[in-house]
Amino acid sequence: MAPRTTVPLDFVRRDPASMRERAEELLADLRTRRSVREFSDAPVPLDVVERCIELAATAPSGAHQQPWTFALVTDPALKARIRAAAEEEERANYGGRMNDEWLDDLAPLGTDADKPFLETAPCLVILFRQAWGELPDGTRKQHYYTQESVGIAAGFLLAALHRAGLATLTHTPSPMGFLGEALGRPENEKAFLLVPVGYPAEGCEVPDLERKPLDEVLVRFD
Ligand code: IYR
Repeated sequence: MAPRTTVPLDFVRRDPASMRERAEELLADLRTRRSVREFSDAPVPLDVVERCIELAATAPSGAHQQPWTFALVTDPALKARIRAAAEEEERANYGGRMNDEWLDDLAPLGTDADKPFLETAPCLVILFRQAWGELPDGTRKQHYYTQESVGIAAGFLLAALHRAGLATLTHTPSPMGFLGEALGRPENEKAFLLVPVGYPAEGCEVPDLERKPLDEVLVRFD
């Protein structure tokens, strides 16, 4: 068994006024985050995207296995391939794989099978979930709570990119198997989420949506 070693916790204890200020500041910022589907083709500083990926990779994970791989795609030819494959799947989705209730629920978002943002956005970040690991002798190492772990990392990534001044979309072309193939990922890596990253297009509009107020999302037990 691996030995258990510890180090002192690096933790800043803040006074409540400072805690409030920091929480309010972050809330106000993240309230302005919206999924963007109209991107500018302007390049973005890739070092910022890399730092945000580094931030996402600070997420907690089952048994600290960090079961994620982030692919950063800026190559136009690869983006075009990904767009073509995603649109092929989405044509099947919108053309019958999604039922009427589902299509109805999506109507307010105005989505369809055309995914031009996959080429327009200057970069695509694809999160892969490592369903299992590999031991040095090539045998499988079991991983734990990989969906939860990568989901948390995805949340960190979206928040970081927004805070850094970049727009994102959580795109889930379905099924996503083509992404592993296009990027030559090993069999244990399952595409989890595709995140176009960039600046919004000039005059970009987003659906008029409201978020649930706190009393609809919080149940208290004092
Ligand atoms: N994956 C499809 C459909 C879609 C599904 C949901 I649920 C959304 O919130 C948005 C889209 C697409 O990307 O168009």
